Amino acid sequence: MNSTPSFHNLRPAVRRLACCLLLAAASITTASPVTAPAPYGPVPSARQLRTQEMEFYGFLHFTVNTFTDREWGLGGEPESVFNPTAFDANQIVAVAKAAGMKGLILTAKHHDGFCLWPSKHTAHSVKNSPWKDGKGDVVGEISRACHRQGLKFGVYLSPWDRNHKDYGRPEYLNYYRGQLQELLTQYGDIFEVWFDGANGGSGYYGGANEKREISGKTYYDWDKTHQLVRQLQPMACVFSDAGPDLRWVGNERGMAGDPCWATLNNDGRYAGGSAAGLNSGERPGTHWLPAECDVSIRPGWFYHSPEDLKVRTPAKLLDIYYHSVGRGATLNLNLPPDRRGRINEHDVAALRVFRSILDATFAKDLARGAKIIPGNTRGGDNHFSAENLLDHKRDTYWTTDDNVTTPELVLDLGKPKTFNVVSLREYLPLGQRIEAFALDQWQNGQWTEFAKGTSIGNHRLVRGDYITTTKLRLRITQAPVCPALSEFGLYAEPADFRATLPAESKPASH
Ligand code: FUL
Ligand code: CA
Repeated sequence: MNSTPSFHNLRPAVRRLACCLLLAAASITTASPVTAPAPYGPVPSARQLRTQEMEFYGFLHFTVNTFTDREWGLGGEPESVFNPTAFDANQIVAVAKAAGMKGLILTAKHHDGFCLWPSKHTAHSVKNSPWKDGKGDVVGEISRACHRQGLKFGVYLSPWDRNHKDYGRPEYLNYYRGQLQELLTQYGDIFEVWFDGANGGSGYYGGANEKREISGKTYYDWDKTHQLVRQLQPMACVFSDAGPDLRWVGNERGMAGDPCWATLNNDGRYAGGSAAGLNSGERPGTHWLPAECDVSIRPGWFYHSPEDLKVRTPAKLLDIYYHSVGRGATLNLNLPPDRRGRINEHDVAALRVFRSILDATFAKDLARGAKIIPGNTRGGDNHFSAENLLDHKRDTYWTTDDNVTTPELVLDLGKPKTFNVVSLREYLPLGQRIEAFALDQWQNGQWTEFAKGTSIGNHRLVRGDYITTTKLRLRITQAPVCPALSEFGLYAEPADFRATLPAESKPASH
């Protein structure tokens, strides 16, 4: 008989000890023996990462202005003005979803002060409009349609209120925060709260009809309002000129800077303050504060029928996409509902073509299956292997030894492939590490540079002329620490579409 004691014959205490040892051994073999690089500079919070990863979402500008043909309402509009004839939240959200948007931010209240939800703090809202006999709630319908169709929902609540009698006085801040409280507690998960920098001036102000100036720096006591957002919706990003979670990009054309760093020196900035540095960000920066590009699909933010023929073309929308998402910012594209309360056919048509070209472009990653040869891999460890660049997962990345800050990497495609878009992503939890890079193609037996760039961050899309090559080389040319890159892809825009582009939309070189 075998006298070796089996596991089950051991005394319980010894058995527990054996279990612990076995578990410890198992975790040692699965975890990497090589440690990850230390983060560099400011890093994103969970809420910032969630919104940055969405990349593309939309704005809905809708209020009395839609019916009075103004961009800034005066504040004294009667509630009866707001009366959409065929409001359809499902159509609005379905159009946004089909365009590829991952969320929608609604102007719950614009500068004119009219509320798209039946706020208990004012009579100036949908509850006194003929629409749905005063029983309607645009915020409720859009938020529910978003959640039903899998989009996130956010709110815009204008700090400047040309209707309210107390605007400019301390009492108004209680009113403003009371409204915010309603919006952040009655409509489910909120991904972003949008604070506008346009402030003060003439207005109706409860019938006073006068000019009220405020100090954008001190009047709103933003810290207190931000605390309310944190308390009620901890995962919501706060947008303003100065963040604290997302910064304005400094223009309303959808154009991020080049570079566009995700970091900024944020001390002393405030909503409505200086726009210096917002377009390109600042490096190394005191805060992680990525840019959001807000831009309208039309010349105005609100719907005006004469602008039906001025809807941005699919080519222009793509140009905006590559200059915003493709430079590491998020894109917040405004779609103004028309007087029916639907996204107009002209906008729908432009979005459809825009989306079909993006889908055709990104349907096939030409780098898939390529052989990848890195100049260095951190500790020679598989966990940090360059293969991680090709797996379409943001949370796996290639990194190098600490002292290798400007590595190279070759992508051997096996046979000639034709592409005109190169996609790169950094692994953001370790901060923005790369300051400059270059791309070479293998041509006539030697490397020839075809593109170079600066910031990568969440996403860098290098778009240019078609290139046909069997091999590609990525060189990190400047970085204060070892890089951490999570994705590298190659794509081709449909040739028939590119052939239709006017010369200025086709950059001659990257
Ligand atoms: C600006 C506002 O004044 C515009 O009307 C619009 O809402 C835009 C998004 O922000 O500051
Ligand atoms: Ca990856």
